[in-house]
Amino acid sequence: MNIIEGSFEAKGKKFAIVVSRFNHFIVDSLLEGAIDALKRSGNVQDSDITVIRVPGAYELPLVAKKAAKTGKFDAIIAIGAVIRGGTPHFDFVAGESNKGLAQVCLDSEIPVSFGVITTDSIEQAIERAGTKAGNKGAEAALGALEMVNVLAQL
Ligand code: INI
Repeated sequence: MNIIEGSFEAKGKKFAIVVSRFNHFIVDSLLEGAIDALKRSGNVQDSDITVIRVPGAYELPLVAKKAAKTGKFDAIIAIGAVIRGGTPHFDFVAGESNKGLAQVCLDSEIPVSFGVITTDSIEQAIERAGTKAGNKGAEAALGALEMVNVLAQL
């Protein structure tokens, strides 16, 4: 039986973190979690991490696509926070962000990790940004590390 599975070690691999500014109070903690996970779990050096800032989650797919096309990165981590308001705006921003990032991942054949939290309230967002529900930025980074290792074996 052959089992292919990834570890987290990724020394020398290059990562782009595409991060939105919208809801930066939350997003900054997700970014911090992602960088910490890359460094402590993946053994990734600061110099191998590129952070690219965009206005909002809606803009993440285009910049992720551009980053993928450079051929400079082994994985891309997309980070943002879409918090529901009183209008349908949330659904459009969250939906397009999610759909676009999934498309970039499949088209580029580079792992694009989904660190965009989508919540009904600010409280839920805080819970997922380094408090009682963990840090979804760190989880996204771990996903990217594992995927880089899985793909290297295929
Ligand atoms: N962008 C977010 O990242 N999160 C949100 O919660 C959000 N809401 O609710 O409006 C949001 N909107 C901005 C959007 O991503 C674009 O930047 C904007 O529409 C310009 O294209």
